[in-house]
Amino acid sequence: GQTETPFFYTDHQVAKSLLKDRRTFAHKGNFGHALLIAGSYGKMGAAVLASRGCLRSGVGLLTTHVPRLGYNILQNSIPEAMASIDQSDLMFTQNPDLASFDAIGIGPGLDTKCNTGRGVQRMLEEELKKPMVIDADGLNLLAKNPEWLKLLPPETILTPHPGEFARLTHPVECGYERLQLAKEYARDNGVVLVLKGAYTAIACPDGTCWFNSTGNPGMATAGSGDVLTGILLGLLAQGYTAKEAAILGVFLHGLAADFAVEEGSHEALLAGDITQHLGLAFATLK
Ligand code: NPW
Ligand code: AMP
Ligand code: MG
Repeated sequence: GQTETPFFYTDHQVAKSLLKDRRTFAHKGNFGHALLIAGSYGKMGAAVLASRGCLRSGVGLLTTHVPRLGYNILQNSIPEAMASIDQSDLMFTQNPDLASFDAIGIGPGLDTKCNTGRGVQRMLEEELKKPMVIDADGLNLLAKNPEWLKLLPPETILTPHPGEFARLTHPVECGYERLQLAKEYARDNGVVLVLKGAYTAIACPDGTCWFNSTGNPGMATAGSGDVLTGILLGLLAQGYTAKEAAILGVFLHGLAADFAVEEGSHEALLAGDITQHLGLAFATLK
């Protein structure tokens, strides 16, 4: 028979209980080294936005892996990030040595060219078992290569919007059906599935499902999902579990956008405004 899904609502109290303290004598080595693999010709903005989201989430160090054409863009836009440079001018083809990283984020602005797909497959076959967040073109490549599902590390977060989720699964009639499918997908594949949109639903492998309480329609703008990927990567690198990172990160991302809108309007919200207001969002959880 069908079992009841435990549904939860992420409010302020829940988010507060998840946030870890930063000790007085902490140093950057305590907060993880994240690797972000993002950006391609014409979509370097996604790599920059995700890098900003990551560095504003408390991570100790971030290395962003970009194609050659992205080197100056990245270094000029966000000097706090270190750069790892692909051998290709235009796209991702080969990951750096993964040994020193605590978590990996892949997908924003990556493109889905064959060489990139081969590069992602080689990386997954390394059996790295590092916590991972996969978004955007990383998801589109996964949709084309479903056999990769069994290569994913145990602590994996997938962050599809409904269009990407339809590619991973199949188109659905309504939101209820999509939610049922998300729950099955998370359980069957052992991943934390962040189904993005108003009241983002987070379906976990343990069968629980968490609805987010923050965010607004201003977030329906270019790059806001890329910022979320960076936030989740930053939290994973700090040692939050995939489930904790997803619940807390989605909450903070929406709350930061809510603060940004207080100073402006839904229409004028830029994805970069979300990163600008992440500090205020964290502050409400202290
Ligand atoms: P429609 O329009 O409703 O019929 P795509 P993307 C469908 C990078 N970016 N929300 C929708 O169907 C990303 O990181 C780079 C959204 C449409 O067919 C990716 O790598 C930026 N879509 C890449 O671009 C800034 C929904 O899905 C399709 C939906 C492509 O990402 C922008 C759109 O999705 C961007 O972030 C929903 N609720 N429901 C940069 N500055 O560098 C259905 N859809 O084709 O995956 O395109 O999300 O823009
Ligand atoms: P992406 O489509 O990948 O750029 O992701 C969009 C981000 O904005 C996700 O985090 C969504 O949850 C959020 N978002 C988009 N539209 C809305 C909305 N109407 N209300 C709240 N959040 C939204
Ligand atoms: Mg996106």
